Amino acid sequence: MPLDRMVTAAVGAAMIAPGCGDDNSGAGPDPNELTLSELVGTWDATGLEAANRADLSEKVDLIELGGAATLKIESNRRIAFVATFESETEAATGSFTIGNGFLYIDGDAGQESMTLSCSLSGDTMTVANTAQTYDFDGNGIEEGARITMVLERSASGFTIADIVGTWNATRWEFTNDADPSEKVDVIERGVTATVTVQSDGRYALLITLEDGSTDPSAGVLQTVGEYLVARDDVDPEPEAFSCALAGDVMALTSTNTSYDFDEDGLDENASYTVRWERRVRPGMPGDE
Ligand SMILES: [Ca+2]
Ligand SMILES: [Ca+2]
Repeated sequence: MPLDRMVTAAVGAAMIAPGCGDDNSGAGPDPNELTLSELVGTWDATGLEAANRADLSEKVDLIELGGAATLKIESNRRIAFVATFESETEAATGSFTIGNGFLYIDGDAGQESMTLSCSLSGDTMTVANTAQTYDFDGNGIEEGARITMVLERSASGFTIADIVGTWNATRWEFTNDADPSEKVDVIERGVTATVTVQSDGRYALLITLEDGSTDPSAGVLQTVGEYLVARDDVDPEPEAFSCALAGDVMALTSTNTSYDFDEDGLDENASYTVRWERRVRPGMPGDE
C-alpha cells in the first residue's frame, strides 16, 4: 500500500494487538492505564518512524521525508487523524475506548477499525501500530512495519465556531500534480459554490457547474489542528483540507483530487485550493 495510505492507516487500518484482551489478570492498577481526560486534546507528531518488523534496527524517519501527522481526541470519545506523506493529506475518523494501554478505535461508517498501543508521559504521547507495511529497500515490495508516532500537545488550530456562517467561493483553483505551473480556476469558468456551516459542524454545500446543473451535498465537519476534515453523508471517505483562516476569508486545500486539464476525457492527478469568503455570520442575518 502507498505510504500515505499506510501512515493514515496508523489509525485507519485493522490491527489485532497482541495480548490486548480485557482479561487483566495483573495485581493492582495497570501502570499503563490511560484516562480519557489526559488524552483529550490536539496532538502533533514530532516523531514518525517506520521500523522493519524483520529487523527493528532498520528504521526510516518519515518526518525527514516530509511526513506529518495530527491527532485530535475529544471528550466525547471522538478521534480524528490527519496524515501527510508525499504531498498527499488524508484523514481517518472514528470513536474509541481505552484500556490496558491501548486505544480501541471504531472507525466511522466505511472506515476500518483498529487497535493502537498508546503510552503517555507528561505532554508526550507515543502511539504504535505494528501491523503496517513499508518498502524499506525500495524494491517495490512492502515489508512488514511498525509505525511509531511521538506526539506533543498542540495549541494551534481553530474550532468549528470560528467558521460558522455562509461562505461563497471566490476562487477554486486546480493545480496539476505533474506540472504545478498548470492551473485552472473553475470559478472563472462559471462554477459557483456556497457552503453553510452550522455550529454543530453540519454543512450544506451547493455547487453549480458551468452548464447550470447543481450538485448539492451535505455532511459534517471536524477541526483537527490546522486541518478541516469533511465527511459527506453519502461518501464516508473523509476528506482532509489544510485550512488557512483569516477572519472572513478561508483557504481550503485538498491534495487528493483530479482534474482534466487537457480535456481529453481523462482526469489528471491534482490538488485544489478554494478561497471562501464569508457572506453571513451567525447573529448577522442578511448581507454585508
Ligand atoms: Ca521492499
Ligand atoms: Ca486529461
